[in-house]
Amino acid sequence: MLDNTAYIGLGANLGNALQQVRAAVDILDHLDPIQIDSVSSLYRTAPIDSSGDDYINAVARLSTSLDADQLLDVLLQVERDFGRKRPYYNAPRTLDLDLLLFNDEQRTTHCLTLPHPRMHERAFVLFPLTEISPDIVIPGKGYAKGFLDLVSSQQILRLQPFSP
Ligand code: PH2
Ligand code: MG
Ligand code: MG
Repeated sequence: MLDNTAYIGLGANLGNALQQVRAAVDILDHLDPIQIDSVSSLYRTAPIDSSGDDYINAVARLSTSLDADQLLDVLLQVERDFGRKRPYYNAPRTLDLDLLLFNDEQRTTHCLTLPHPRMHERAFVLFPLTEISPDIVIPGKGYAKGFLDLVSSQQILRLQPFSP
């Protein structure tokens, strides 16, 4: 049963970023234990603490029978399938898949912190996230929409609705 609800952030700023984000959604949706329920518009965003071209970003809500660690493993595998290299921290990337929220879990383990520790500081997460779930709460922080004003100086442009 696809009993768990997760939100993931998608980003790319190397290669055909739009195409890579679209293809990643498609691949995840075709995996048996994952069903993509909603995808935000695609956004063009200036790099934050990172270099290279502007990013294409989006957020997706999914249902899954996986637990958070299993889902993270799948996301990392898909990143590798897209040729993601990690030459240095926050290097430009062909595809970045971040687990933002998993049900209302709050925890920090070696590989995974939930909610994502920087999501409330990033326009490229908050705008697409509140587009698809306006009243979403970040556990331990409060309404995601309550943080939008704080990130209003970050450059973000809504490009187009998601289409496969
Ligand atoms: N991801 C980062 C670091 N900086 N900046 C933008 N605009 N979009 C991203 O997805 C992004 C970033 C680390 O994953
Ligand atoms: Mg990231
Ligand atoms: Mg990542």
